[in-house]
Amino acid sequence: MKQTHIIVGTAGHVDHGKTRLTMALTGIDTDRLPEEKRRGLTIVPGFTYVDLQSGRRLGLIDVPGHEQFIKNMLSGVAGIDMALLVVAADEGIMPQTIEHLNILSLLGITKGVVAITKSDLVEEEWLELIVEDVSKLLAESGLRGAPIIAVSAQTGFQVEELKGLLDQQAAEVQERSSLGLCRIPVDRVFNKSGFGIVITGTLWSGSIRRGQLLELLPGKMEYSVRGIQVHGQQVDEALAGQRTALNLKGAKTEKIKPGCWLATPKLLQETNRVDVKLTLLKDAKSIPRYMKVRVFHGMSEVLGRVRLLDREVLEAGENCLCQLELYNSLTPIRGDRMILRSSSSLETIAGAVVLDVHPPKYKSSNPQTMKTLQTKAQWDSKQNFLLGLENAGTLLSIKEMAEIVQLSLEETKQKVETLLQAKQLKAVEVAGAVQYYSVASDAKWQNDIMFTLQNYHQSHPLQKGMPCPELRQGRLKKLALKQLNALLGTYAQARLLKILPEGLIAKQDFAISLTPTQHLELTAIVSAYEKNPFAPPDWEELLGSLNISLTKSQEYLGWLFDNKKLETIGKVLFAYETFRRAEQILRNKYPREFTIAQARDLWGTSRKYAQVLLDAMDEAGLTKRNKESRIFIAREVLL
Ligand SMILES: Nc1nc2c(ncn2[C@@H]2O[C@H](COP(=O)(O)OP(=O)(O)OP(=O)(O)O)[C@@H](O)[C@H]2O)c(=O)[nH]1
Ligand SMILES: [Mg+2]
Repeated sequence: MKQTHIIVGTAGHVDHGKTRLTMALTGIDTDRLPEEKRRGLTIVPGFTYVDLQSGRRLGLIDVPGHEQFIKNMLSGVAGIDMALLVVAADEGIMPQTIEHLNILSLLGITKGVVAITKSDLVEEEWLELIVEDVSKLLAESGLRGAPIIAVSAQTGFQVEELKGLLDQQAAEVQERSSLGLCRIPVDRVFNKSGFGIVITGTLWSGSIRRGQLLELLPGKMEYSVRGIQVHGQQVDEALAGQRTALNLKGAKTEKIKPGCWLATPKLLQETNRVDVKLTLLKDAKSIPRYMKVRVFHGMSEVLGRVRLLDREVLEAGENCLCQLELYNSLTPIRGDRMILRSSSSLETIAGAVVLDVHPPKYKSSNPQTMKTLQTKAQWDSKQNFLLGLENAGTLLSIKEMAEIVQLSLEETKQKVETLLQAKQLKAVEVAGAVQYYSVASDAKWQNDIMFTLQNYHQSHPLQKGMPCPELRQGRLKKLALKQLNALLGTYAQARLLKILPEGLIAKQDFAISLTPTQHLELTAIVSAYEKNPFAPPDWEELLGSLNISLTKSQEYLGWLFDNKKLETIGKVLFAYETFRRAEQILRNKYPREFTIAQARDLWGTSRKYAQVLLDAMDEAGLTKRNKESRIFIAREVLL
């Protein structure tokens, strides 16, 4: 089965048959809690998947219909891409049919299927009436035009046809982008013996690889991902829109709870105030200038207050730009959707699209306030522009950007200017010309680079840094070396990493530190080479005699060269500076001419090593052969 990155969520009134239909589609009973079994209803969202004829595998979330569990319903549908609205044929439209449909509309869900289930319980004519009612209701909602189908989970009537419709709708869903920053709201946490902490959630954006560092909010702790499963299968990478289980290294249950977020480090911040575009439902009561509400975002619910800025009252069915004050913090990002319920009547009343997660507290009398909010509301078009650039995955010139976003050069320049000012775009000079990249891409690259460097330092603790070209792995392959160098320059300036004179890259805080054993062993090696500089020991034999494992060979050699303790002459290892000393000793004794035997005796070595040193001198242009002997080439005196 092809894993898709699309999640369908059920919706509908209590007892209307959502869980039974889920079972008919997937063969899995998602009501697992003893209390769910006892009461015969769903309490927490259940997760499974459905395989479709096209080869698509859709994630399926079955939510509770009971009004009492609306919070769980909201957390279930928070990450879905399309809906399966279930209406029981015998009861027809009921309060939560309407409330759930409203919630789906406010969350911006426009694709889905409506199943009129339990059709085995009713007569044909009755069924027709219900279908008519439902299509009227749909026409007013975000799901207008969605297909409606009569089914029965009991007899299996039209369940295959329902799958076909889900398949068609899924084909029209815009899959979430796996590029960019990742975040995942935690919906379950458990301690699996032998594994440690495992969390589950729907990956809202980006991708997660094994070994990646994720930041937990609240608290800002970082954990690395030890293992990933998608729909019960071990994978190396989870992609946006997939139901994901993550095994986190070193995590403690008391820190991670449902409602927490895991995300690319530094992406998320808690906030107590957001600017929003608020939409009041048509059948809600109008709301006054200040109104206490329950705010739902992701898996979280907090109390808060709507603060209207440009009017005294917001009437039913209207929308406006305003501010939400949150009594406890949430962790949204721009563009996220929130659901608002009245704190007194406990009804869903409105939805909000987040425009700014760190706005100031506005003075209501300030005429600039609404202008500022309107600018923020333009965000969508800006965001599309940025998304286009991010998908390119590299740094771009204005001309390249114009091609990607299909704007004229002039329009592109203007957009770039605004985005630079809004600090959403960055610029850097690459080989003399300015190139641009989004702040989100920057964070992504920075994350990859720091992650690779961290790994490199761990596996090469005696190496000063990583050769720059080796950093071009994974997503960074899309960058040309000179672009990567330019980026590294900016990170070095931000003191995240350092670029060493040899062109090696190291984390800013990295320094080689030898363990006591390494120190002892390396000192022993160096002194063995220095003891007999002109007749050096054989490397492998020396390691053997010092009881040093050959597996350390490469690592130690690297350190010895980097730290100017050894050098190679010809193909032989010598203590550092041996070549210069050999030349000096020779010149002092035989300023002009000497034989190989004389050199050998003077250095107190064998013919083999004398030959190596002398060949190197010839090659360096210091000496030349003269029949049986060698002479020093006179140095040109220029001054
Ligand atoms: N005859 C008949 N009964 C059904 C059908 N689908 C569900 N039922 C029955 O209706 C009752 C409720 O079904 P569930 O699937 O638990 O309903 P639900 O929508 O998941 O309920 P909540 O999760 O509590 O909102 C159960 O007793 C089911 O056996 C159907 O197609 N035909
Ligand atoms: Mg159920």
